Amino acid sequence: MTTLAIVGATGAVGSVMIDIIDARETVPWSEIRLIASPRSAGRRLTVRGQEIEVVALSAGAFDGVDIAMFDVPDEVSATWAPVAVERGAIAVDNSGAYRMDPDVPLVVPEVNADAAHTRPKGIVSNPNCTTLSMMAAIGALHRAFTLTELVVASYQAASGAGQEGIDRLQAEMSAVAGKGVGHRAGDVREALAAAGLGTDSPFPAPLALNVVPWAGSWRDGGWSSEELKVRNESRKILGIEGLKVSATCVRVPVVTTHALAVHATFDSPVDVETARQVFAAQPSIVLVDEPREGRFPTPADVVGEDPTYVGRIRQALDFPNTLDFFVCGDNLRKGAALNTYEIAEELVGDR
Ligand code: 11C
Repeated sequence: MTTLAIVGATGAVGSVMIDIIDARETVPWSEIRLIASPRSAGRRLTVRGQEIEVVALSAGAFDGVDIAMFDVPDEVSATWAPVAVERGAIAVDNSGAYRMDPDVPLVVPEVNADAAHTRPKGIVSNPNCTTLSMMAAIGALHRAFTLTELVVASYQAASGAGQEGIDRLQAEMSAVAGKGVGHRAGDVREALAAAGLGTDSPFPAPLALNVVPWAGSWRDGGWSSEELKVRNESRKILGIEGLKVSATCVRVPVVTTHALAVHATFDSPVDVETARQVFAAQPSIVLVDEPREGRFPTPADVVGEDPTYVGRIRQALDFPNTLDFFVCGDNLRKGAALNTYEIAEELVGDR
């Protein structure tokens, strides 16, 4: 008898979480409790064929809950995950509030499932969607060849910035469609302004017909918070304290599915054929790597899928023991809801 709660059940990730619970029959939860802000309380959602009323976030909402998954902003998790733990639940948190806390494991089940079972604060963290989108692939290669250096460039979808990001991208696409813009500096901004789209955007520059080399907030040295998350979280998940990591995070006009160009260096010699075998042996990875036939992973083909897609695998010409490859992962599924739920599945035996 195990009770599961979804905190943030009515949000963008919460909705994907419900789809995932419907599709995966792995755990026969005795009760699924839906928790959200008082504004959403009273709404009725269907999970596994059963209509469930959303209850307001409160301490009492966690009574009897074994595992509580949080898909809410950092400050909400920071306040309420400890309350869930006090009331007897294990909290699985998809915010940034606890990821780098040394007493909170940061878990990707294919890579470090064991870490989920040692949790001094009763909380397990789910990584940032950008880190997660490449971690199944990096983890598999690390086990085979021992990773020493990681250089990545991300191509991040608008939904990483939530529903607000999706809505903004759709509005910008409508504003530029059929206008023939994109030939003169500033004409995209003019088209957005003409359509009444102000600068109050989740993105610091137009995203339609553009790429924007910024995601997250400002950090020392000109780094973005997103770039530092990729560095710090990769080190923690892989358990390599001094791993050399350099990331450049870029937003692209894609609704959902993050992509990353990865340049990974290893302690042992690597070759493309062995890397393919390593990827093929990992059930959560799909290899699509026939570039001459135009077959490689793209966000438009990966959105809505659970696995991490890998392609464009090459042996670096000028760097020893180094592979270059391209990965795509749905940032709302493996990048958020799916990995959180996989952690919850991993924890069932602990109750
Ligand atoms: C983005 N990866 O694409 C971010 C969103 O730390 O959970 C997720 C932020 C986080 O903007």
